[in-house]
Amino acid sequence: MSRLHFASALLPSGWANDVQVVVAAGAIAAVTPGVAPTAGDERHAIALPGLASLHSHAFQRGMAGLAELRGDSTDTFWTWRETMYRFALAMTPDDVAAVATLLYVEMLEQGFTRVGEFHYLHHDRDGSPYADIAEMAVQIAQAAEASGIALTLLPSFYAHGSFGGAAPHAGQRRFICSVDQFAAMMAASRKVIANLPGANIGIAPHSLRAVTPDELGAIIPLADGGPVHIHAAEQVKEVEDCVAWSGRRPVQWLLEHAPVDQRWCLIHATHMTNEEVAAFARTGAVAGLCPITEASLGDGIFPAREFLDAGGLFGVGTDSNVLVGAADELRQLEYGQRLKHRQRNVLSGGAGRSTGRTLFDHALAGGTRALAQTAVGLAPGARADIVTLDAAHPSLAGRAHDAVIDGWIFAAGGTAIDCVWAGGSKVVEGGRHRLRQTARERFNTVVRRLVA
Ligand code: NGQ
Ligand code: ZN
Repeated sequence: MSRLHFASALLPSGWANDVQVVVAAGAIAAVTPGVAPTAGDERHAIALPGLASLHSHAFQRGMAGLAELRGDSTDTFWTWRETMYRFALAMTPDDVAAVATLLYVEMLEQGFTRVGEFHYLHHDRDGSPYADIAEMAVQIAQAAEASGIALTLLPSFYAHGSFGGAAPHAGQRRFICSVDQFAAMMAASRKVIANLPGANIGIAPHSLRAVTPDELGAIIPLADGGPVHIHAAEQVKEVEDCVAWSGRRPVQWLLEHAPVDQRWCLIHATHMTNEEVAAFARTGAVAGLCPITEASLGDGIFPAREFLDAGGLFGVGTDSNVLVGAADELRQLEYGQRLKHRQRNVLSGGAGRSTGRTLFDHALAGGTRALAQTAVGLAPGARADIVTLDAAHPSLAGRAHDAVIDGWIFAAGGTAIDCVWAGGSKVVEGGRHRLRQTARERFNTVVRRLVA
C-alpha cells in the first residue's frame, strides 16, 4: 500500500485540492479531498488520470520519420502504405518486442497509461503462421509487461485486399487469417493476456476493405462481449470504393449492417455526411481519432464540431506512432478544427469553458469506453494510473486547474509531465521511464539493422 498526496487533482467530480490517494494492489483504494498531507504521504502538485492511446500499430514506431522522402509519383496514404508494408515484412518477433517496448515506454512518458493495440502483424515473413499462432501477441504482451502500460489487445482479422472479398496482395501476407485461424488466434491470445496485470481483449476486424460481411458476422461473437474496433472512412478513395461495392459509404454501411453500439469504436471515420455523423453519435460507439497520423497521412479532417454537437464521444490514438504524445494528439485535433473553421477554441463546448479540459474529458471517457474499462479516472476501484505535471514548468506557472491542462496541451506538451504511475507502480519520474535507456539501446540496434 502507498499513499500519495496532491495539492490539486482532477477527480471524476472535477478539480479538488489537497487530495490524498491510497493505492493498494495496483488499484486506487481511496480518494480523500480536502486533507492535509500526513507523514509518509508522497507529495506532488498536480495529478491527472492517465489517458488511453486507443489505437496503436506498435511496429510502425520503427519506421517513424522514414516515409518523408517524396517519391516519383504523388505521395499519398497508399504510397505510404507500400513503404509501411516493406518495413513490416522485415520484422522478426524480437524486433517487434524491441520496437513495442520503446513505444510503450514513450507512451507512458507522455501520459498514456493504457494502449489499444490493433494488432495485425501476425505471421512469419513468408506468411505462414508461427508454431504458436499468437507468437506476435506474446511479443506485444511482453512489451506491455516490461513497460507497465495496461494493454487492451485487439487481434485484427484481415483477409482481403479490397472491398468485395478481393484477394490480398503479397505485401499483406503476414496479416491474413481464415475465420478458423482467427478463432484459434483469439483463443491463444486470451491465454497470452490472462496473467498480464490490467490487460483485456477485444477484436478488430481491420476494415471493410479487409473483411467481407459474412466474415464480419462470423468473427463478432469471438469478441465475447469485449470491444470491437474497425477502421472506417479514412480516405476518400476508400469511401468511393465502398460506394462502388455496396452503394453505401463505409460508416453508413456499418450503421446499417453491423450491430454498432457502445462496444464499438470506429477508427478515423474521417469522411462522413451530416446524416452519418448524427446516426453514429446516436449509437454510443466511440470515434477513435488519431489526429497526428491523420495529418501525417493526408487523410482529411474529422467533423469534430458536428460530431460533438450531436452528442458523439471520441477518444484518441497514436496509430502509426510517428510522434507519440497525449497533449500532441489533442492539440492537433483542435488545431485541425481551427484551420478548417478559421476560429479559435472550436471544441471547448461553450462560453467560459477550457478547450484543453473538454478535450481531456473526452479522451478519458472515450478511451475508457472504447477499451472497455469499468472505472474511470482517479476514483476508488480504478487502476492506479496517475500522471503528475511539473508545476515549475514555465508553461504552467501561475495556473490552476483547467488552465493547467490548457498549458500542458497547448504550450508545454510532454515536457510538462513529471511522474507516471501505471497500475500503482511509479514507472516515470522526472519525465523519464525507468527503462528509457535500455529500451532505446535495444530499439536502436534493431532499427539500424532494419534500415540498413
Ligand atoms: C494500418 N493504418 O492498418 O496500419 C493502416 C494502413 C490500411 C492507417 N489506416 C493500412 N492509418 O488501412 O489498409
Ligand atoms: Zn490504424
